[in-house]
This record gives sequence, structure tokens and C-alpha cells, in this order.
Amino acid sequence: MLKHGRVCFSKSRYQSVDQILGFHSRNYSSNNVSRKSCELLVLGGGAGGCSIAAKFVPKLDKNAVIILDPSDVHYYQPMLTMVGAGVKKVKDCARPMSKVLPSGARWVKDSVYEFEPENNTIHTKLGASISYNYLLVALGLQLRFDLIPGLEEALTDPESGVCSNYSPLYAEKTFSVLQKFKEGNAVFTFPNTPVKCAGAPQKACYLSEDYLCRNGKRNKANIMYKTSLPVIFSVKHYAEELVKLCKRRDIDVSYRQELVKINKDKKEAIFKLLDEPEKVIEVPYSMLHVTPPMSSPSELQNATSIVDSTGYLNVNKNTLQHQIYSNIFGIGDCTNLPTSKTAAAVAAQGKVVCNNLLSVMRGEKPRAEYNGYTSCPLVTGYGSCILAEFDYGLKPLETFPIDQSKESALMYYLKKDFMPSLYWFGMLKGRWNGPQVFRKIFHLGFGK
Ligand code: FAD
Ligand code: UQ1
Repeated sequence: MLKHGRVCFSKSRYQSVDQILGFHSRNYSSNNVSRKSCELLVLGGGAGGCSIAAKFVPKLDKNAVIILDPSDVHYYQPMLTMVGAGVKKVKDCARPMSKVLPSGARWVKDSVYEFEPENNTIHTKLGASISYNYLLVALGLQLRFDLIPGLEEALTDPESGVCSNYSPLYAEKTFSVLQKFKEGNAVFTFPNTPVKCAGAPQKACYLSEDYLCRNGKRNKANIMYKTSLPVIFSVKHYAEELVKLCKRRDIDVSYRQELVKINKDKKEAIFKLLDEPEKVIEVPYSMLHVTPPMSSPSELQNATSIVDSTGYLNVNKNTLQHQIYSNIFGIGDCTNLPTSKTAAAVAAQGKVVCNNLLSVMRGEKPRAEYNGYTSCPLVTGYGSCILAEFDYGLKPLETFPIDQSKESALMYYLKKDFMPSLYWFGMLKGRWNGPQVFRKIFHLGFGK
């Protein structure tokens, strides 16, 4: 029996951003038809869902692909880091969903509510049922700002000094907090849950530190990076450089500390010491950049027959096929793939999902294998970036024939100016499968 709990803070927030931006839905299927069916049902029209739908539309009959997503807006989330630094605006990250989804697919503007995998059917929030021959689950992550008492109240107060690049609602506030900063502690947090783009909390910290330097306020600021993790970054090759960078720039890094409460009126953040769980510390702040706890979407967590014990879609880590239901595949942040959750990882997973789903459709075994490739452009300042790329074994898998653990201006401009086009015109059109081809060329055919 599937459960029906709904705790989806992030979705309602996203819809209000849609309204702020003035994007209105059009060109989507009517929801008053209560039963639909299709060859391929794609749950989620984000980075993974949109790119896979774009790959399959030309291969299948017209209207054979249905994409289910409630959001009017598709966000290029990696750009939110640059929004927080004042380099871009939220409107630069946003496009109407109707314009990015492939035109040969049917978009149903609704949310999955309940799964019935044994009958190849899902049920939606608005009461429709959709049956499928094949299912792709690409639901992303749910932001849980609500789990930290005082956080939502502080985020919506323009004078609180509390901000977050993780939501399009608050990313521009990061820059306004920086502009208003006079003196005191600037604190950056990393929660005690899996997150998307595990480098983004650090990027916010480095860019803010650079901003304060360039604006003559650095000597009045005490910069603190407080992470729940025991290390600054999971891959040693990059972690060593990042630790040196923090020392050089006088960024005070504390490990195994989790933000558990905000006292907005006293401008105090309460952290739990994870290795001494009975202890908390109170940290006064002038600026507080929060990376919220995250989880897989509630609807997915409730579908106990298709998720693992942590609530993520239970897929084979190499083939991306579901561990129990052979006609279900997963991609991206909502899966239990043991790699860092990024759009770059999704791009590399896309080719594997496409090849393996086509094999299964032909009655063959899935043979393509994903190696865990993921990438995180760790922006370290206005004009510098460390481009981390690695695999399941946490071994560097670098595209360019240089040591990418060193800060580079080229990687900064690649991230700021090239990646957005690669995303909108390559990845979302189903044409970008990650940099493997270039890695092989740059490493004269010897790269993995
Ligand atoms: P998403 O792209 O989040 O898409 C999920 C979709 O599912 C959404 O459209 C949502 O509306 C929909 N959905 C949710 N619930 C339901 C439901 N019940 N029914 C139907 N649809 C639903 N990655 C990089 O590679 N490089 C970076 O530099 C980088 N920086 C980042 C910085 C920030 C601040 C953030 C927030 C992310 C960053 N990422 C980066 C991560 C990247 O954006 C994600 O990993 C990527 O978008 C994941 O793709 P996805 O398809 O799994 O999920
Ligand atoms: C990437 O493929 C990708 O998806 C489009 C990103 O998200 C925006 C990235 O941040 C990165 C770094 C990659 C990897 C691409 C190259 C060229 C190294």
C-alpha cells in the first residue's frame, strides 16, 4: 500500500517565482482528462527529464512521450551561484517550461502523487492516472528550508542578513546582503543531508569573500565555512588545494557542525556539534548563507516499492535500470546513484539511460555502463575556478590536459559564459552527453 504524505515546500515556492517572473503556462495538456497512456512517461521536466525526452521524441511516434511537471518555469540552477555573486540575474536562469520541453512530447502540467509500478500506472495530484510502457523518474531533490526553525522567516525578511543561493526566490538576496554588509561574521553552511552540487555552498563563500576584498570590507569580516561533513571536498586531489586556499584567504573552516536553528531577532545561528551531539554553539552573524537540508521528493519517498531505505529511487549504479522493475529507469538527483548530484552527472547518465532504455524496448539486456562521472566547477572568485571532475572511485577524471586542481581563469569563463549555452542548446536538446569525447581527444585516446 503506497502512502500519501505531502510535504513539498519547494514546489509551492517555485510556483510563486513563476508568477513573479510573469511566466504563464500554455501549450500543455488539459488535466480534466482523467486517464492517459503513453509509451514513455517522464516524471520531471528538469535537466534529466527534459534531456531524455528530447532524445526519445525523434525515435518514437508523435505523442508517445508524456512529460509530467507542475512548474511553469525551467531553471538553469547552476547559474544561481553567479546570481548570488551579482554576476547574473534570476531571470537569466529561467525559461518558460513550454519553450524548453521538446515540441513532439505532451506536457502534462501536474505532479506525480502516487506510484503503482505493478500496474505500470501513476496517479497525479489533480486526480489523473497515466499508464506507460516505460517510465523515467527524474524528479530532482526537494529543498527543506522548513526543517530549520526560524529559517523561512529569516529568508523572507529583507533585513535579516540570511540568504540562500539554492532557491531562485533567495539567490538575488545573497548579493543584496553582501552589498549591505558592514562588519561581523559572514557564515556559510552545509547541511547534514545529501545535496545537489556539493561545491555550491563553498562557491558562495569564496565569491562573497572575494566581493568583500574588492569592496574594501574584508578586514571587517570574519568568514566562516561550517560543514556537516568531515572534509571540505570528497576528492583528495581537490580537497588539498581547497584547504590551502581557505588558509591563504583566512577562511575559518569548521567540520561536523550542522545548522539547527536561527534566532533572527538576535542574529544568532545555532549549530549542533555532530561529534558531541549533546552540545550546541551559538554563532552571531551579520551574513548567513544557508544551504538547506534536502531529500528526495515526498511522493517518491512514499513509493516504498521503488525506493531504497533512504527514499531515493533504487537503480543499478551502472545501467540506471530500476533494481526491481525492468521498465523503469532513473536519472539525476532523485536516484540512489553513489555519486555527487550535478547537471554534469545527469549529462553523462543521459547517454547510458538512452542506450539501455532502447535495448530494453527491443527486448535486449541493458549493456551501457555509467562510471559515476560528475563535475563541479568550484568558482573560487570573480575570475577563478577549480574544475573538479571525478568518478565513482573519487578519482579525478579530468577533461583538459592540465592539472584542474589549480585555480584557472579559463575554467571560470567556461562556467560563466559557455556552460549556459551548452545546457540550453546541447543538453536540453538531447545532444550533450558530457565531455567524455573531448577527454579522449585531449588525452590522445588514452583517457577513460
Ligand atoms: P531538476 O533539474 O531539479 O528537475 C527536477 C524536476 O522535477 C523539476 O522540473 C521539478 O519541477 C519536477 N518535479 C518535482 N516534483 C515533481 C512531482 N511530484 N511531479 C512531477 N514533477 C516534479 N550542477 C552542475 O553540473 N554544475 C554546477 O555548477 C551546479 N551548480 C549548482 C548550483 C546550485 C545553487 C544548485 C541549486 C544546483 C547546481 N547544480 C550544478 C546541480 C544541478 O542543477 C542539478 O544536479 C540538476 O538540475 C539535477 O537534474 P534533475 O533532472 O535530477 O533535477
Ligand atoms: C557539464 O557537462 C554540465 O552540464 C551541462 C555542467 O552543468 C552546467 C557543468 O557544470 C560541467 C562542468 C559540465 C562538464 C563539461 C565540461 C566541458 C567539462
